[in-house]
Amino acid sequence: MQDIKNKILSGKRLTKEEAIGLFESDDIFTLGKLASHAAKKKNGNKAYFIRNIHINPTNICVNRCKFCAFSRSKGEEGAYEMTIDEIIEKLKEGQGSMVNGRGRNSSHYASRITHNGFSEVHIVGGLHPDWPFEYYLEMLSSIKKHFPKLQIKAFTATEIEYMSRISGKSVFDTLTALRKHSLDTMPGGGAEIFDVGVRNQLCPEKLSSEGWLNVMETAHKAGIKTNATMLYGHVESYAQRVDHLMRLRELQDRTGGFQAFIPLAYHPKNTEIGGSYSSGIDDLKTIAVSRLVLDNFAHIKAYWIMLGEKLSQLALLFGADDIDGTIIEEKITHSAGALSGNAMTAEQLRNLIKKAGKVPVERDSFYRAVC
Ligand code: V47
Repeated sequence: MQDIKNKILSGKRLTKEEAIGLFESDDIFTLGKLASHAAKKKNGNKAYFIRNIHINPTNICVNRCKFCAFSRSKGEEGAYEMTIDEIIEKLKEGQGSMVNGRGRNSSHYASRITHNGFSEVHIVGGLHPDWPFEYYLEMLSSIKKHFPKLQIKAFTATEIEYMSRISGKSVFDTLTALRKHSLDTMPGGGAEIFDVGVRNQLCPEKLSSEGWLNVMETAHKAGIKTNATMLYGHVESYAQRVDHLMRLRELQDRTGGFQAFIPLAYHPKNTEIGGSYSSGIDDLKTIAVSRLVLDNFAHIKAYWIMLGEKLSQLALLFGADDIDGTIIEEKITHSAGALSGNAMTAEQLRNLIKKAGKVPVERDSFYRAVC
């Protein structure tokens, strides 16, 4: 630990072996301090949150990843698909309640959210067997037409590659078309774990690791900022987590297009692989090691939906500088047994950050402060 400490304090890069050593160490207080030091160098005492809303247009998916409790096959009980009008209506309900404190037909949201509206909508969903590419383009244009100031963070690399296949366009042309129709940024989902053996065990039908990295590289070349994730706490080893981080660090060295990294804690309920929840210690270690390895990422997000409200607060002392947002309604983690709530108000997020001794900064999709 002393050698690694000296290395980090002198600003040197961690090797794969050193990062595995950090995961294996029981000295989580030293690890936390080092990660906190690295986070302060990047973001001072600031911790970010955002007024956002999640929309999952469909849970119908041609892939059936074994860790996913959200997806359904077409015709299966519980399968759903939203029309564009329904998406707009859902945004209006949420937005109205943010602005007025009482959204139209929305006492449900109004009791929880009061303020000036969302900065961002986060859209991800299943790979629908019948929707044409034009449906996604129309979805984006229609959202922007109704909510010109709303930033759209949409579609994982997996969805983008699927759209490229159904449209017959290259990945670059697919992304360019989406951008023209108002896509602002992309979330980091679908990365799971890059190790081919584990990936084949978890999600054999899914876009390969190389495919995921290629879509992200292409997005960055097309001028689209993205996030990156890692699903951990299922069957993978520490070495496989570190391999995942190293591949992201390598791509970020080349493109600089990633904004935030989000470790996603595996939730086991209603999934094919089952298993158990990650421990709090493992969650904090993963945040801290990510902060230390990904020295070229500006932000590490402790996604409160997956970590829980209190642990995400603690993660701010272990290298995280972002806890995500108001969310409103979360389906993916809640299908798999999330122990957190569904929504938080901006005030709750602000307080959570303040009580960790950090300075809350409300941000937009590009990490610009919202006043
Ligand atoms: O890609 C699916 C994961 C992801 C489970 O970029 C699961 O700002 C845990 O990517 N247990 C979607 N995780 C969510 C995601 C995300 C969330 C918040 C912010 C951002 C961002 C991105 O959820 C999927 C998959 O990796 N997931 N099932 C599960 N049982």
